Amino acid sequence: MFKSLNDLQKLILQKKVKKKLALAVSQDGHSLDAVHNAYQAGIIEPILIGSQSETEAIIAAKGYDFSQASFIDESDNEKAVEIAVRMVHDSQADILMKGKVATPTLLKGVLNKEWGLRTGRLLSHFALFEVDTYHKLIAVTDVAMNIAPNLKDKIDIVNNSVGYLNKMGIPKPKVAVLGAIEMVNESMQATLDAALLSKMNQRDQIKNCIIDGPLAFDNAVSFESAKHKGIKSGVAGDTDLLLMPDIEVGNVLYKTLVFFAKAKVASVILGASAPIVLTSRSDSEESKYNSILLAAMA
Ligand code: COD
Repeated sequence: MFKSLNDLQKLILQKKVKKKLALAVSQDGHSLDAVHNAYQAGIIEPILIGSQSETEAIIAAKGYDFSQASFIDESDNEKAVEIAVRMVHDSQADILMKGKVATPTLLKGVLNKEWGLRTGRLLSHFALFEVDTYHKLIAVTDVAMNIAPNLKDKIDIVNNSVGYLNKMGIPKPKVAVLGAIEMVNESMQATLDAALLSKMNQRDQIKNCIIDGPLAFDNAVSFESAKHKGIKSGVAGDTDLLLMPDIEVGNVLYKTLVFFAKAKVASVILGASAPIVLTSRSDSEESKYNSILLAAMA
């Protein structure tokens, strides 16, 4: 199991992973920083799809060398997304990455019925955090794709993330289903869903993980808090994956960890026919680079 996001890089370099990455709407300095780093490290072959003149101007201003990269000139954002998604759909690229385009525009392309990256499974966002105040990496889902998941969606979201954590070498990740409180309250849907997910896990309807919930954030990540409240749980205080009740809670937690706790993060969309790097404008270059690594590993 990885102790830090640096371990991810070591593994990728060791395995000599090389993937073709299609950057949709490539005229984006922050994305180009991360893509350039991964390109120079030999991890990706970039295909830069967007306004070629703007992309080249950014590359020149930064003094980057993209001499072996491919460029596709398309200044309409929706068309650039379509070209990038189609390339992945047609196996001409292995990873899709969001550049200077709104998240819903990219995701609508990904979900296109004819040329998108659907698999019949639910797509969901998976973020992996390195926080100084926690004893291991901690994953958080879903903070960016599914707006208000119902119970069925939450099962799929857990399965997507658990599958990835299993691949990362955690055979039975500990999943905390978050609520505002650790008791079931019939007026709080998140606590009802959490209790059902826990029971489904006990009955082996959701496999390869240990689920407990509802747990409030403090007892999910702190043994002390859980002990103080008398919670007996195989997950509390040692969580590998936090399942969010909805996108608002998830997104606020994500940004709080990044801005207040100075956490490092890598994130990827899972469940599509190829991994998708969907970082937010507020992510650092390092986070974007880490996300490319996470996608390359997927
Ligand atoms: N996985 C698989 N299929 C999906 C998913 C999913 N997660 N979401 C929708 N679909 C399918 C539906 O089954 C349907 O066939 C089609 O896509 C359209 O469904 P709608 O009408 O519910 O979805 P859209 O197209 O209106 O919106 C889908 C988005 C992913 C764009 C929407 O959910 C969204 O805007 N999510 C939040 C994105 C965002 O703003 N994130 C910002 C955080 S940084």
